[in-house]
Amino acid sequence: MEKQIALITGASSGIGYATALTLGKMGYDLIVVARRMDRLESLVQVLKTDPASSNTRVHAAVLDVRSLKAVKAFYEALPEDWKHIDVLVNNAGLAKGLSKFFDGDTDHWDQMIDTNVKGLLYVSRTVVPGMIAQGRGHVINIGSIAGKEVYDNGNVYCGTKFAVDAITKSMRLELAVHGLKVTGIHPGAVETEFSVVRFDGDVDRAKNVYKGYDNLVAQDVADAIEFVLSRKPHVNINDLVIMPQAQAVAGVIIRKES
Ligand code: NDP
Ligand code: 8X3
Repeated sequence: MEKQIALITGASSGIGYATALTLGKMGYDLIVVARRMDRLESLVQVLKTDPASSNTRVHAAVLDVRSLKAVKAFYEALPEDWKHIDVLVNNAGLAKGLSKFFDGDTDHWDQMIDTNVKGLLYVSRTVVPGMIAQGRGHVINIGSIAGKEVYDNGNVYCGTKFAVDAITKSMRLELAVHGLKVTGIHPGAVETEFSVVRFDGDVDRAKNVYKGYDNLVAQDVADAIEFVLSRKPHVNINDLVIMPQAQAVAGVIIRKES
């Protein structure tokens, strides 16, 4: 493969981290961003020590996608040869809390909307014009089953992921004419740091989310991204919903008795 550059947001953990390792093995040079630099540095070390990705060039940077100013400054500061981004994986995101909307914590709402919706837009608005100029590129937005179906107490998180689904469809509509591909990937329950973040560090509560069934793991989603990226040039995977077999719909999981 001709060397291509992939930018992955939220690469310090979970799906983003697994995607970075997978794309590194596929031969992409990587720009990895998140707020926790120590995590990104460990990722860089893992990429360098794995013979399958030891030739991968990696540019790691601290970035809070909620700040348009920071997103613009990050892009401006990229060395010229790193600005030709071929693949953008908009993965950074989070859920905060699980409650009825009328009991909701408005700070949680702001965090989810600012990260999952506005952050995705800020990064895309900054990077996509370069893709249009070079006449190629692939935007992969990580939505969720929560953006296809609502579940009890999911209200604002679901709302942000429905927005990601709509924005993904609009992007595809507006970017096809420029030769770009746009894909939405919508996983069900994946065991990452997602639930620990959702429950403000309550590890035991987070563990219960994944009890009694085989949840997805981050690599399952990274495998899907590998599939999407390895299609022939004329083939675009528009939309992928990936669920654990035991998760029938967003809020219904068949758990084995323990
Ligand atoms: P993790 O919590 O493990 O990873 C989330 C990543 O997002 C981290 O790298 C975190 O990095 C980054 N992030 C969060 N906020 C920001 C920010 N403001 N700026 C930059 N980076 C940020 O969870 P997952 O890997 O599970 O989540 C990844 C995506 O997948 C999210 O969009 C999530 O909504 C989605 N998803 C998750 C599912 C699940 O069940 N786990 C299912 C469906 C979708 P840092 O804290 O270092 O900034
Ligand atoms: C995460 C999936 O169903 O746990 O986006 O909200 S769910």
